[in-house]
Amino acid sequence: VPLAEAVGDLVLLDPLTEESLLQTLQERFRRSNIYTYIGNVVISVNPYRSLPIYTPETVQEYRNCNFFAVKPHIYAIADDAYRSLRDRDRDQCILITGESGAGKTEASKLVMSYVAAVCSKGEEVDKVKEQLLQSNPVLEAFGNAKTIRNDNSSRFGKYMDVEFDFKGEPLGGVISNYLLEKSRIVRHVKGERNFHIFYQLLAGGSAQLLQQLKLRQDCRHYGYLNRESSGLPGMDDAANFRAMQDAMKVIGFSPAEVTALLEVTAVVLKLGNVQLSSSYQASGMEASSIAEPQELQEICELIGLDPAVLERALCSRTVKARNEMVLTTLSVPQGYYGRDALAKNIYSRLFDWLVNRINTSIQVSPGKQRKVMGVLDIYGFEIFQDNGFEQFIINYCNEKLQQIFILMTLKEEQEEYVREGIQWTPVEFFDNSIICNLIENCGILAMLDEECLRPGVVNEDTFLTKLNQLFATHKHYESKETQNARRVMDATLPSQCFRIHHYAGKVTYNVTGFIEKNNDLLFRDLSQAMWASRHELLRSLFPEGDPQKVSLKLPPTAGFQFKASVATLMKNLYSKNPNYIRCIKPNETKTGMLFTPELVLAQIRYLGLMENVRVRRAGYAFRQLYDSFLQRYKMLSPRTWPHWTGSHREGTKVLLEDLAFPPEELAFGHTKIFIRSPRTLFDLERRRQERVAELATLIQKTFRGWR
Ligand code: AOV
Ligand code: MG
Repeated sequence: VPLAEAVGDLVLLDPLTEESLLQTLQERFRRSNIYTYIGNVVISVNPYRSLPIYTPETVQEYRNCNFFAVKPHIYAIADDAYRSLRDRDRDQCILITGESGAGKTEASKLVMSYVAAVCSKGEEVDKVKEQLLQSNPVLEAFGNAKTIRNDNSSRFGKYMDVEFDFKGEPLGGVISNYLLEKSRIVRHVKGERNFHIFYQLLAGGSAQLLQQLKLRQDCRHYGYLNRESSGLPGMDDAANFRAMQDAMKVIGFSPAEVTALLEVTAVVLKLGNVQLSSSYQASGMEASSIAEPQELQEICELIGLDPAVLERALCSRTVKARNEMVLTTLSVPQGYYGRDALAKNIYSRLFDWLVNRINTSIQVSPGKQRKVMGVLDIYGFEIFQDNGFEQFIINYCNEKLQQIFILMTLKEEQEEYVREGIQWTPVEFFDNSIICNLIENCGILAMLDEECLRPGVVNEDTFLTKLNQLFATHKHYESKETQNARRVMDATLPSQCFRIHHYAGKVTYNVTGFIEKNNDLLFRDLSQAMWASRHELLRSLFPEGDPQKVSLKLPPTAGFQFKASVATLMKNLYSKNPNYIRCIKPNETKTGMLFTPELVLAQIRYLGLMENVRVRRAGYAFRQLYDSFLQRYKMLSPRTWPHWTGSHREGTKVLLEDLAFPPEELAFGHTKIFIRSPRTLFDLERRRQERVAELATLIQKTFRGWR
């Protein structure tokens, strides 16, 4: 088969090499075929341009389609998943992976909108569908931001279970969110932005709304927005704000809830403008005080709090000394630290509240029988110039997803052979559990927790030293110290960093900030101040601020919580039938239809696409249910054409007998026919095409005869 034909299923690639795989993707991409299969896995190459392939007509085309008879499309996999959920009663999950900017979030929305389009209609059902779909603009406004890699980068992980009744009608859903990158609130690098909502609010809020929230329209006024003007080409913040407000209405937010939400958002933004100045006390101790009371005053008006209370909480701290509570002053840097911690905490708790609030609207009453389709869209693998705790967490999550991909592809393959009663031969592949273990089981996260819980002064140096001792000989761990021990000269690895060889590449993490971010502590004075406010919503975000409920237990660390929620997620995914969408980013510049081969090749390697193809063909490259197979090829034998009255399995047997393929090429499973090599399938296809042409001529002649 000439490569120019650019097969739609890489399993059929012949010969199978990295080059042929790359060329096929490139050739298909050039023709705007951005989707390609490996068996039932979809590869999607981001076109960075809107393609006319998501129209209602396309939806109709894929509805109840035969997976192999139509062009590869994300709709085909969505259709397949939905039908096996509805008709075969198997819970499904859609796992979308790929690096930052590869198209995961867009893919998840395409899947959701496809499913919404094909399941039945009706007033009640339509309302549910709308609510599910409209959760996107709301969560994206608060949880996405422009990064260097992606103008609309998800800064949180999202898993959504969509629940259906026995007829396949949607009942509702549940959204789980994973660790929002809250450090972005107070700091982001040049060229990036804070979360979209701030720009949306300032650009799209009416004069009256902004006045009510005590905000100025100009982004440059706000310290947390880097004081840059911040419009983004191709992104209409004002329009998105209106869309977000409409979406909240659809979901069922009351006007009062929306106002409260925006008030708290405004408070976060304004906190960044609260300035501190230093003064010296009579004792000679440095102390901080509020430099300019206006902003603080306004914040307190918004949240119904005595400014003196907030000022005290920002500039001083109660500590326990010999069973006595003593008020100590904070230095200016300490004061700013507390202020920023407060802003980050308010925002991330607000985000959790938002997810919960959406869930309240879309949740299904308990007790109902339901089938579930889970859609996972997380932040993609990231390598920046500087990588910190956030990148570490994000990449760990991707590592786990890669692991589940490996396990499930193999598991599923194996199970299918067993189910169908066919001999199975395992395949060699790279197992990344060694990297997962480096991070989780008694690994880096555990060491970090240990450091965080150690009494006394903790710092990142001792943390790094411990890692160096523990992983001195680990194949996937590196630092200046281990390099020195191995006599490696490497100027690219600074001393306060460690490097992990992830499945997707080497990433150098700077340990600075790891302890603080993992601890994620908020001075109790600040949470008590928030709890003291008369703002219902804000107050509810700080239950630990209730002086009656002071607990001495330290809250779990960020890393610990994340690890636990990832483990729950993995268990959940593992119990479902997986469907994969693997996204590829074709260039570094977000340019339409540009394909950079080296970049794609790197992703082909780390996504393990070659192994994926090999596993898929280890036994049999191609398999299909007997009825679809017979339907497609029955014209090739006079015994099955035009009608076959026996079983589909028998019909397939008869048909293939007549075609005289070597018996080792075929295996007859319980429900499916398995074909060993791509050539046999191509041969079949070629014969079919010839036969179709023949039949067409025949029909023409007949018609002519009639005339
Ligand atoms: P991501 O979710 O994988 O990154 P997105 O789904 O946000 O990436 O895609 C990035 C951008 O690529 C989008 O904003 C679109 O402009 C474009 N794009 C993606 N898919 C398509 C498509 N099918 N058709 C047209 N344009 C597309 V991150 O969230 O950063 O990991 O954390
Ligand atoms: Mg995304």
